[in-house]
Amino acid sequence: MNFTFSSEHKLIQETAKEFANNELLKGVIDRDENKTFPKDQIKMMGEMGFLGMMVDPKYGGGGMDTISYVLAMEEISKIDASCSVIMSVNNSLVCWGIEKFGSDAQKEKFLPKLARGNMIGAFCLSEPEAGSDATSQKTTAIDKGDHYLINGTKNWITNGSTASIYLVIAQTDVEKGHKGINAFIVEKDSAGITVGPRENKLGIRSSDTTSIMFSDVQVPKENRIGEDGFGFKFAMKTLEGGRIGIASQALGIASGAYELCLKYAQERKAFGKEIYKHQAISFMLADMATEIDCARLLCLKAAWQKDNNINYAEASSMAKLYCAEKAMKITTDAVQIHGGYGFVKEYHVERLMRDAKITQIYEGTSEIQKLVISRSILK
Ligand code: COS
Repeated sequence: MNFTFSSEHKLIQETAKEFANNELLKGVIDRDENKTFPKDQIKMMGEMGFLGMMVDPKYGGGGMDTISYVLAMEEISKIDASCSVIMSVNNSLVCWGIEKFGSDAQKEKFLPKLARGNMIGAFCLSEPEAGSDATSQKTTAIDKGDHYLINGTKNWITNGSTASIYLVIAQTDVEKGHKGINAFIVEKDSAGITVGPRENKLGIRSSDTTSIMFSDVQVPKENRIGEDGFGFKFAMKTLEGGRIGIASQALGIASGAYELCLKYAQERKAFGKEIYKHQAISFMLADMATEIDCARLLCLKAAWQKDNNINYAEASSMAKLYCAEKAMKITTDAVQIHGGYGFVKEYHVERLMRDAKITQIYEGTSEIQKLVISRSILK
């Protein structure tokens, strides 16, 4: 058992921390308030290699391990969780999904651009009536010989209007149920795609979330990922890794709020002393520190299992569940520690609290994680 990071891991952590503090912190409150997509920041993240961290260098990626990805995600999420969700979707759903299961031609065509942020991708599984119940796909992809014809609506799509490609999950053969589902790479400029208006959200407000309508969209056969009927397994396998990304996002939101509390508690005075000298505050900080350590260890364990080819479905769900629940609790306590100052935007913790909420919902709600974990431990 070795709990130390390599010098490469420390360097990645330090680089991400510096980048987040130097480039993401400024303007983060305005971007949140005005729902401004972080275009320049994402461009910089692409140039620095944060958007394709684990992609093989032969496709222009960083060739890094999942531990490095977790460390970078935590640092970026401490400052701007809107940027980190864009990073998470591009890395662990889109790039990883294509690299792991795509054809050589698909990898050569899309990965170099995705890995450098010259294009970003989106993952389209959820529908108006298929969120947690992901096998109930209503979007259809009918086999027309040399192409598929896609019709349907996808909901809550991160990077909906900014992505250049969509990974779309759709039903080809209804009779076969989930075994009749396929996954496709759909280019945004294909005829028949309509992007809905950007959602006006509680949190991660500057990330771009939309619905997407597909009306008789022709997708060439070579854009199907994997064998016919592989689409649902593709979605599940890809989400296993995605959940490590969102777990580390939740971890970063929590540890960002905690660091702000540590600073504030040593500056703010009440009843004649700094507030950390009151046990009500110091015990809250002790709980936060303990829970953040647990959360980080769960993320790193899931990442380590992934890097060592050990089944990580249960570990990633545990990490996602725990980190999301603790992010919500810790950020709520962070607002409490800041008192009235915590309730206004300038002190950042109210934004972190709003951002934390989505981590209990997307890429599988906390309840879905409990379903996955309970099925795994009881099988
Ligand atoms: N890896 C590989 N295959 C998996 C899998 C995984 N992690 N999880 C499920 N499957 C397979 C099952 O083995 C089954 O295939 P077989 O019949 O060939 O064995 C198939 O997928 C259907 O699984 P299951 O019978 O468990 O389906 P359920 O509808 O009962 O449950 C859950 C599936 C709930 C786990 C799934 O729908 C899910 O994860 N929902 C949440 C989706 C989500 O995260 N949405 C967020 C969208 S992205 S923001």
